[in-house]
Amino acid sequence: MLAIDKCSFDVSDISKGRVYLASKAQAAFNIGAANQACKSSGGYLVEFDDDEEYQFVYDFVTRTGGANTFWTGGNDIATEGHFVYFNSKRPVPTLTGWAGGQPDDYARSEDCMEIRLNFRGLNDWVCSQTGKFVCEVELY
Ligand SMILES: [Ca+2]
Ligand SMILES: [Ca+2]
Repeated sequence: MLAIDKCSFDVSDISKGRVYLASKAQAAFNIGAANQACKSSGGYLVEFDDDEEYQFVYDFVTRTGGANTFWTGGNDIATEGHFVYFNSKRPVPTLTGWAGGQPDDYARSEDCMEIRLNFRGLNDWVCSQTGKFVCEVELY
């Protein structure tokens, strides 16, 4: 495993053999570059396998703060309405964490999945918008 870059990321507690990293800096999101930054610390853009994993990460980024948007690996760039994870290409499972009315593909322009703190849940938003991003690192 590569060493986690603690200058660039806040690090969560361990949950089920994984830690989660939140970028310290806000920047315009580029999903490929963000996934590569996660890989440099031994991980990949976060992929929620179930509601429990989502809730752990939601609580982590709520404590971390410093941004309203925390980008994930979820996106429907390739096929509108079909959300997959960037790194594994696996479909995003049904999650109860989506904010009310989301995903709504507002103005047919929203293809990336964020944790949106002021929505208290998941939202699809324009992929190039500014925020932090979250990585998942499997420790064992
Ligand atoms: Ca969309
Ligand atoms: Ca939306």
